[in-house]
Amino acid sequence: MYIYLSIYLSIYLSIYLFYLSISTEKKSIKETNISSCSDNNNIHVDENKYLDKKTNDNNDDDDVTIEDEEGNVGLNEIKPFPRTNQMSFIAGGTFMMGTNKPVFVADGEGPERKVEISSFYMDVHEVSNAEFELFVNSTGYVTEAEKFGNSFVMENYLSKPTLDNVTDSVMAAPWWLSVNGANWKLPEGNDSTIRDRMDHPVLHVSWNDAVAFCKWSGKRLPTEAEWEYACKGSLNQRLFPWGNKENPYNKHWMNIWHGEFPKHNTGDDGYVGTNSVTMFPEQNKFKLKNIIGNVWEWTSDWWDVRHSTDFQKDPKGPPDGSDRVKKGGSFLCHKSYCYRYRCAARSQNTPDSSASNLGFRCASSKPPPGVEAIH
Ligand SMILES: [Ca+2]
Ligand SMILES: [Ca+2]
Repeated sequence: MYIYLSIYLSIYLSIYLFYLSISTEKKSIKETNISSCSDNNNIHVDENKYLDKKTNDNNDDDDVTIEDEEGNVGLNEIKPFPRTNQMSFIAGGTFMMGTNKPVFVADGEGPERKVEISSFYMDVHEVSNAEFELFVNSTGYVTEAEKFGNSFVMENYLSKPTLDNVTDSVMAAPWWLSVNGANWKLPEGNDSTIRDRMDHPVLHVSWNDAVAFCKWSGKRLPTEAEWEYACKGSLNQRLFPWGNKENPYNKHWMNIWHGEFPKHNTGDDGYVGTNSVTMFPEQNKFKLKNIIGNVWEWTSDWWDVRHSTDFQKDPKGPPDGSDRVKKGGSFLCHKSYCYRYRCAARSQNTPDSSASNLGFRCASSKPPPGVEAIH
């Protein structure tokens, strides 16, 4: 009897101590997130357009997951990944990274430096909610925003009840608010959903979350040099993937902010919020979509604003740092405030930061089995 009692007590004590350690860990992470999210150039949300559904019909029927009685997904039940995000073959070459005509000097946009890139593969699209859901359902992965219990959203996209509960904002950009409950499944907080935009880019993913997803899919994040090379295509000293004109042929080629920032978004390009990852034309010869605009994209590099002009092959950025580089601008970028929807532009966040205008796409040195590569 005493033996059973002591076994029971020791098991109970172990569970209690484990719970305490998890709680302590979550608290320290949350504090880090809030204090470190100094980015004042981002964000998001959406007018709930569900477009081009065919690219997301991949996941529901044949992606079986195992759940226990409490609905937790079994970590060992990883199924083959039925991806729809094709990859483009990016033929290697030499290009001029950065620009000698920086718009934001403090961002380290310059100077130009000669860089050689080996051939690699890049996702055609930003990673969508549908794809990220496959990852979560297969692995039980919990994002950092979910652990923190909050993430950053631009105030224009929040409901009044959500706004009334906000207590934290970004000092340098007060329209950026810390929203309790905001995460990739609830992009504008507890009264929002992704169910009507599964083909839109996943939001509120930290750098660490993005790395986990790419690893699971047999890929990796692109380096900043790879990302910029893919963005510039064969064009040097051009602002955008297609050239210098923002709207060639009187056509919109990307989703950015139109109107008066941050007061009024006219949605001239068709979107006030994010768009489907398949919308807008291919932006250059590599057939990439939305590499400029829609959402910012994480790269693997640490952030630094000083660059050597020495020739480099396949640079991987500084050996260490506190922030990671993001590229491409977002649907919240306006020329008057965040003219960073240019290939040479760059910005940064801490690896645990997340926001409603920040996503990613993956790269790989060779495509994983079963992934279709476009040449
Ligand atoms: Ca827009
Ligand atoms: Ca993008």
